[in-house]
Amino acid sequence: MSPEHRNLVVVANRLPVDRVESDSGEVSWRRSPGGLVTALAPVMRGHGGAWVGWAGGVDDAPEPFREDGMDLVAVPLSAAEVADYYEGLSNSTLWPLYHDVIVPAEYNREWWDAYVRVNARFAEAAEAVAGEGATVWVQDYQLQLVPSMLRQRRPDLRIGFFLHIPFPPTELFAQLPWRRRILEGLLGADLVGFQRRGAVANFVQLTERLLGLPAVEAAGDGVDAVSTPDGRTVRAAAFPISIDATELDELSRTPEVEKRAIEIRAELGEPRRVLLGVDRLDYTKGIGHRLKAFGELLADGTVTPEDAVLVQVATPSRERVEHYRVLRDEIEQAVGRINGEHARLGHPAVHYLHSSHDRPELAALFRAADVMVVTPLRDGMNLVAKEYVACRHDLHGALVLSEFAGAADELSEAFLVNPHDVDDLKRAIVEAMEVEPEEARARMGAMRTHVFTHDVTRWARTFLDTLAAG
Ligand code: ADQ
Repeated sequence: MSPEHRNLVVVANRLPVDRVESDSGEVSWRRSPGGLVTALAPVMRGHGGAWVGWAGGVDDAPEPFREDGMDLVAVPLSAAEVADYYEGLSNSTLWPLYHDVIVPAEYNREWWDAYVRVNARFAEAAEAVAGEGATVWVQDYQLQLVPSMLRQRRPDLRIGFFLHIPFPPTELFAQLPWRRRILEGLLGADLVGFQRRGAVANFVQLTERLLGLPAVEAAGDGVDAVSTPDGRTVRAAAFPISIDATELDELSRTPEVEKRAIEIRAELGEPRRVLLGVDRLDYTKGIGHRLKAFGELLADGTVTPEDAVLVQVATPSRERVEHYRVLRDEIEQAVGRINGEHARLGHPAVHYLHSSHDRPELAALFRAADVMVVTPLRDGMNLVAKEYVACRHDLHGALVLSEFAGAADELSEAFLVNPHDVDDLKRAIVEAMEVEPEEARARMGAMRTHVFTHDVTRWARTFLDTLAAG
């Protein structure tokens, strides 16, 4: 089947692969890490769909190619567009604005112009591969104008949109100079999906307040709806994203992963407790708050370096954006300070790795950790929390989880915390370190039941079924 006749088209900022060049100059593609790819790759393979996205380079985009059971269609970006559309409007305007302005959002009209131009290019590329009456599923904050642009060109399509990050309340969203344009862009979809119910409520309230559009009463079970001026009904609902729990569970049970988990604990010097953080190096993830709490526990003697070590794995992220460079310096300074005060020769209190790891190594880290510390200040979902749970078939281990992560709605048996409250965070870490094995098993068992019954396949199926039913 040629890419022109696809019945399911995913449109996302990035293609789900990274370019790899061998020493001899041969180019190949490798599935890339990251929340969205991890979530959608199995769904796309199942449907044999096409995926439209940026290949990650500048200017030259590869011709459409097949990888991992899907057709990949690359959208080119110039260096200026990477700076303005991606690093600018997407990651320096929308990302902070949608995450409670943890750092200030920057508003720049040239960035906006690039965002409009690039969204139009994505819409054109999607239009070209979508068959008559096809389903097009647009992903995330970088592409919020694509639904309306696509609808104008192709009214035959069924269009879904899913936002992977939080959707802010009116008080914050109203800052955006292009607030109406974004809402109108989203309203091109038949169904707009969010991670949490609160985001749905924000969306419906915003369309009413800023566009004067009436909410439709009782659109369905857990589904809200808005009437548009052109007489359509746009539905909105929460679809909490998840992971391929079975795949991770199987990986975590392999002898290689089991062996590596034991090795990791030995390499760490066999501390009584291993605490673990795994995040993209992003200011939304609350890594500094976590370090502060752990540093204070060491300083006040509640925890000793023999008792516990913290392993913090931070994937390099958005390194050309200033706030991310500053954050890296801050985190590395904090790690240095804690180790300067509490490490012994050959035994750091915090093991900090600024690197990406393959799935087996991550699974081994999860298996080695007694306490997983997930403390975002705001997070759409947080897949890491669910990945940890999926890897603990032994029912050991405890999850400390921020209330501000979408995952907190589902994983209520975690040790829930407000990461802004350092004392609360310290309390939760200590409780998780000292939890009775029986209670730990009960908590982990309940969380595993949820994660295995609400996996990524169910997430995608629920979204696509709801979209089809409208
Ligand atoms: P992210 O902000 O990237 O995703 P998250 O949901 O935690 O956050 O997903 C990160 C993914 O990257 C996980 O699969 C994790 O295993 C992987 N990862 C993290 N550190 C890694 C490392 N050092 N090496 C290798 N892999 C690593 C966005 C939103 C989230 C939302 C997802 C999916 O910000 O809130 O959950 O999309 O919707």
